[in-house]
Amino acid sequence: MKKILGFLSLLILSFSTIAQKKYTIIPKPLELTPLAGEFVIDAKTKIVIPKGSAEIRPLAEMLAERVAVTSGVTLSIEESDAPSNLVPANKAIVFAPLKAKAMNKTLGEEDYILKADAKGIVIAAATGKGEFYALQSLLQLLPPQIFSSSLEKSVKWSVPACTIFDQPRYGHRGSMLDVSRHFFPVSFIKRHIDLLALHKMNRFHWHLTDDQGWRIEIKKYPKLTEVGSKRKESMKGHYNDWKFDGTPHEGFYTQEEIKEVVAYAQKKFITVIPEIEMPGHALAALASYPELGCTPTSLKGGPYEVTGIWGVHDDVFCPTETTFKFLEDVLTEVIELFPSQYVHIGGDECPKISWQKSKFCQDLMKKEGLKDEHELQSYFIKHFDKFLTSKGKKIIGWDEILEGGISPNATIMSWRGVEGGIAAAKQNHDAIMTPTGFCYLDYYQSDPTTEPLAIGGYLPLEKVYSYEPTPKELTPEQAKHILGLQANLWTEYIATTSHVEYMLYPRICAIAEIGWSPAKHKNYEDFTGRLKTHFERLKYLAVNYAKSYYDITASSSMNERSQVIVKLQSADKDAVIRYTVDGSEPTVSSAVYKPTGVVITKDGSVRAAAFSSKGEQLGKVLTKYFYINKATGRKYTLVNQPKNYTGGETYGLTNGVKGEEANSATWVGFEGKDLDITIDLGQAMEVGKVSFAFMGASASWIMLPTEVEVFVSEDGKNFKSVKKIQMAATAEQSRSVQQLGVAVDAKKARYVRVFAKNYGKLPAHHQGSGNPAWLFVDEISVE
Ligand code: NAG
Repeated sequence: MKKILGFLSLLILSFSTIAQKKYTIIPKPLELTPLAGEFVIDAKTKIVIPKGSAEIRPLAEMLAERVAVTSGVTLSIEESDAPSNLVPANKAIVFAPLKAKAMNKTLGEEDYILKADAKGIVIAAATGKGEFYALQSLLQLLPPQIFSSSLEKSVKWSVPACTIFDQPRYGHRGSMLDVSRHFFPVSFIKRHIDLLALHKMNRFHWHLTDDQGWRIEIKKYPKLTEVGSKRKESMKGHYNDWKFDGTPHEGFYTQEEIKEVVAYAQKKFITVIPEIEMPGHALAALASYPELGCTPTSLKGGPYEVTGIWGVHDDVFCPTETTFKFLEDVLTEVIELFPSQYVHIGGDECPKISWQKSKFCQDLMKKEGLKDEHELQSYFIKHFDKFLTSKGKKIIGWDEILEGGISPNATIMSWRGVEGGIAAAKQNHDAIMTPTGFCYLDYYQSDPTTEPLAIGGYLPLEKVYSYEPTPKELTPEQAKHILGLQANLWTEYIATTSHVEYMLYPRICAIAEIGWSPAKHKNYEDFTGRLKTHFERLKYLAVNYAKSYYDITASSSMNERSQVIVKLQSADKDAVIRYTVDGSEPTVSSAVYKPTGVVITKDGSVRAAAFSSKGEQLGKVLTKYFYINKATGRKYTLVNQPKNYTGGETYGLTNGVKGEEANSATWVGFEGKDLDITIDLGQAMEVGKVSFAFMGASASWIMLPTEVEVFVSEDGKNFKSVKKIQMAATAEQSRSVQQLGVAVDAKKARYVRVFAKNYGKLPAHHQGSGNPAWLFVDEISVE
C-alpha cells in the first residue's frame, strides 16, 4: 500500500512539474485542468468564427497573423452558423459566443472558457472582451516563439490539452504612465497598451499634465502646448547632489493622436483614463497662462517656468473664476476625447502657501465658510466633481483629496500607503490601491549600486507580488469598494522607452496577477516558475525586461570564532550561484556556492552571480567588500537602539561591511538619539586606532554628529577618554560620507567605547524643521 502511495505521489509530483512547465499563463487562470495530449496547429487547422461577428473577426485575424508570421502557415478563417457545443473537433480553433451561462458557470463580461484537446480548441465567452482574454491565454499556451516577429524554424506549434474557466478578481487592473516628466511617442504608447493587454490589464491611466510639461493639445488654449510642453533642461541626480543636464525636452499629443490611442486601446479592451492635475503640479499650465496663478509672477519672483526640477512646487492653480473657467474648458475638450467614465483630476501634493498669501483666497475662504486651506482644496475638487458629474463622468483623485472633506462622487487612488483606500471604503467611496511600498515601479528593483539611477525606494519583484489590495480592516461590504490596483510609473529618472520597460517588466506581471488571480492561489514560487517562460515571450517581443530578479543578495554573520560568514542568495531556486573571493569576475567555472556560506578571514571582496544549469549568466554580479579588523565579529552594547536602519544584521556595526553612500540599508541609523556603543574585543589587546564613518545628507534629514568621543577600558568599568572631536555639522550637508580615525595607542584595552552626539532637532530653515535629525554611522573598526 505504502509503495503504491509512494508511486502515486511521485506520479502526481511529476505531473504537476510538467503541468507547471506546460501551463505558464500569466496572470494565472482561475481554474485550469491539465489534460493529456495536445493540439498541433498545422496547415489543415482552420479558425471558425460566428457569422457576421464584427467583434470576433479581428481576434481571429490577430491569431492567424501571429501563426503566419512565426510558422509561415496561413490559417483559413471560416464563418459558421452553428453555435458550438464546446466540444473541440475537426482540427478547428473555434471562437464560440456563449450565453451568460455555460458549464454551470455564469459568465461575466471578462470571463471565458477554453478547451483544448488533440481534436481541436474551443474558446468561448459571453462578450468580445472575454474572447479577447481567451485569445491571450491561447497565445501563452503556445510556444513562446509565437510572439516572435520573424519565422521560427523547428518549433512544434502545439497547445497542451486542458480546460480553463477564467475570471478576474478585480475590475480595475491598471497601469499609470507619467508622460509629463518624460514624453514618450504614440508608437510606444501603443506598444505599452499591447503589452498590458497581453497581461489582461484593462485600464491605462495616462498622466498627461504636471509641473514639467503639458502633453495634451487643447484647442481653446494653444499656449498650453506651445509653451507648456517645452522645458529648457532637466534635473540630473538626486536632490542632494544634482545639476541641470542642459538638454531641452518637449513633446505633446495632438487631439488626433489622442483619439488614435483611445481607439487603439479600445480594440484591446483597455479603457484610457486621462489625468489632468489640479490644483497642484500645475507649473506647465501657469507658465502658459500666468493669470491662473495667485500672483502675476511665481512665488520665487520672476516669470512662471515649465520646470526641469522634480518634486513639489509651491506655485499652484488659484481657485479664481478664471481658473475654474479655464479648467472647465480644458475638461470639456478632454471628455470629448476620452469615452472613459472616469477622469482623474490629480489632487496630490498641493502646497498651500500661495493660497495662504493670497488675499483673494483668504476672502474666498471667509465667504464660503472654509476653515482652512485644506477645505479650500476640497472646495476646488468638489467644484470639478460637480462639473464632471453633470457631464456624466466620475472623478478619481489621489488620496490627498480626502483632506478637508471628500467630494461626494470621488473615487480615491490610495498612494501614500493604504490608509486613504481604507478611509474611502469606510465612507462608502470606491478606491483604487496604488501604495508606494508595493506599486511604485519607479523604485529600485535590486541593489541601487548596480541598478540604473532611480528615484529611490526599494521594491523587488517578490515584494510587489506579496501585495494584497483588499485591506483586512474592511468588512466584506466595505471591501467591495476596492476596485482593484495599479502599477504607477513616474518618469523623473526614466527618459527612454527601453528604460520604461526595464522598470515595468517583470514587476507589472506581478501586478497583473494580483489584479486577476484569487488571493488563495497566490504562490511566488509558482509565479516565478511561469515567469521563466514568460521571460522568453518578452524576449521574442523585444521587451527590455529587467533580469534583476536573478541578482544575488548577501548577508553576513559571525560564527563562534568571530569569523565573517557570508551567505549568498538568489531569488531563483533553480539558479546555480558561483562566486570568487580574489576580486575576479565570477564565471561559469567559478566555485559553486554552498549553503553553509563563505568564510572570510582577510580584507577582500566576495563577488557572485547566478547561472543557469546550462552555464548562462542570469543576473548581475554582486560585489561585496569586507574589511576585517580586531572588532570584526565582536559583540557590542548600545545605550540607544537604532530605528529602521540596523545595517543588515544584529551586529551591523562590526560585520565587516562599510556603509555605502548610495545604499541607506547598509547603515545603522538613530532617530534623534546619540550613538553610544561599547565593543568587547574578547580579551585585552593592543589597540592602535579606532575608525568609523558617518553619513551626512541633510535633504534626507541625516545629519553629521556635533561631537565624537572615543574611550578605552581594560575592565569595562573604568573608561579613559582618548580623544574628543568637535564636528562642523551644517544644515546644508549634501550627501557624503565622513570617514574618521582616532589614534589610540593603548597597550592593553578590551573595551572600546564610541560616543557620537546626535545633531538634535532640525534647524529653523530646514524643511523638516523641529523634527529629530537622524544619525547614520557604520563600521567601527579597531586596529
Ligand atoms: C509622488 C508624486 C509624483 C512623483 C512620485 C515619484 C504621487 C501621487 N505624487 O511624490 O508626482 O512623481 O511621487 O515617486 O505619486
